[in-house]
Amino acid sequence: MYKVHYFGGYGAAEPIRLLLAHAKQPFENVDYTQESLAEAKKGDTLEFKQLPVLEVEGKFYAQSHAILRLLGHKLNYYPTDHNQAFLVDSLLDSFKDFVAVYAKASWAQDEEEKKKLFAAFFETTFPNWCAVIEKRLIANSSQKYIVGNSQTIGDFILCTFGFSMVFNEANPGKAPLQEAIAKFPVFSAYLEAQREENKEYLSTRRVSPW
Ligand SMILES: N[C@@H](CCC(=O)N[C@@H](CS)C(=O)NCC(=O)O)C(=O)O
Repeated sequence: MYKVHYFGGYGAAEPIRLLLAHAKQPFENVDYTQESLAEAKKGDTLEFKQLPVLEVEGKFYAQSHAILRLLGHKLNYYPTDHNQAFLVDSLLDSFKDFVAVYAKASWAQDEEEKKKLFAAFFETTFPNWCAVIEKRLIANSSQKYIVGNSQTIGDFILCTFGFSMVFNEANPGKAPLQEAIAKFPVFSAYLEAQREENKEYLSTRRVSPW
């Protein structure tokens, strides 16, 4: 039994949950609040004092992308071909950069600064990143998957972006993201195909705005 330690929302734990659900591996969520996280930081289970952490048979694994790779190797969602593995890895790295820009804008306290950061995100960061994904999908042998002809951890990352941020009814910031992604037809169709691929989990998971 896997245990996913995280807050009550989707966030950085969601690609891990999507993967486990897709692989039909039962898992349990161990939810934290800021208070219980502060308490947990005093112990040894959170190696970097951060979440998410995956617990497997009493062992605790930290760092979300390393956890995805671990599960990817174990459950066949990480390509054995080096070039395909590179494409997956560079996608994961780019996702971190992209989310950091969005998070910086979301958390900005000063309203003017927030406006400026979001404007830059929607004018540059977002279309540039989507254009890369669009191009990669067109170049791939299948437009249903981001790399190769089967589900990889790259798809779970893109699904998290698609279904936690863009097409999440509970996300108050979804409208400009939806408007911007509509300009990328192959990426949009890919997300529809992925909705089908992950429909069981997506229809039963809890509702969260993030
Ligand atoms: N590189 C880490 C980053 C983890 C991270 O930033 N976790 C945040 C939540 S998404 C956290 O634990 N924040 C609470 C804290 O640092 O006190 C990963 O990908 O797992």
